[in-house]
Amino acid sequence: MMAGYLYNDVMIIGGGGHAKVVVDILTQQKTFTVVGIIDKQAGIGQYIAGIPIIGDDSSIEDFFGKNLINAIIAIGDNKQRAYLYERLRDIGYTLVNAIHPSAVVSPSAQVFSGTAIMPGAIVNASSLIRENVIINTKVSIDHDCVLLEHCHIAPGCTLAGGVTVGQGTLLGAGVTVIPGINIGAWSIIGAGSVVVSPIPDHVVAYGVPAKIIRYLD
Ligand code: JB3
Repeated sequence: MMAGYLYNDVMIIGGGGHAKVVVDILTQQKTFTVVGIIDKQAGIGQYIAGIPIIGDDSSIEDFFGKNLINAIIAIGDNKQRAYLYERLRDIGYTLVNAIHPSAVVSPSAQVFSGTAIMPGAIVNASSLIRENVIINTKVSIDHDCVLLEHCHIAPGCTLAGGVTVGQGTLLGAGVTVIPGINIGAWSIIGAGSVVVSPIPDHVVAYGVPAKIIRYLD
């Protein structure tokens, strides 16, 4: 028996509120066994949602060497999640998906690695969900949408058909987007906004209808 971990063991990076939801999902998904959390602040010996803290980021390479090869980044901040995703991918980790059993994901949709889909979410026909995305609680993604890497669709958002959301962009809680709209990369759409026209990269936009409020560097 090779020392170390089993093929379906998984570790979670991040030990906050989002991680608690991801633990819930992975537990109910029954595909993986959550064996530990790697957190920046919490110390070894502490527990989050019943899962032990097994180290901090300095131990990530070691765990891979001990045959713990599956991970998911459970941190809401898109920039931090993107950085950690790329670091673990480069080490050789398999970034797994956490898809709640109550989520409805069309068989013609594609979901790439490291993505979390929360309870009650819907991903409709022919949508493309790239790596390390968060589709949060009760989100509706309709047909032919494209969600690029590291974006976060917060709880209760509704995306009509053919919407594109750029890399690293955050749609705040309850955002609605009408069909065919293109939202750029690394932008922030404020909670409750209604997006009826294209949004460029690197802006903060909000309101009904959503308007660009300021540019991000
Ligand atoms: O809105 C909803 C439904 N969920 C939000 C989620 C998407 O984002 C949630 O309400 C929060 O706004 C946020 O959840 P998150 O990321 O769990 O936030 P917080 O509770 O602040 O926990 C972040 C955790 O990640 C803390 O335990 C940090 O110590 C840890 N962390 C931050 N940076 C890190 C790093 N852990 C590691 N291993 N490495 C890091 O670089």
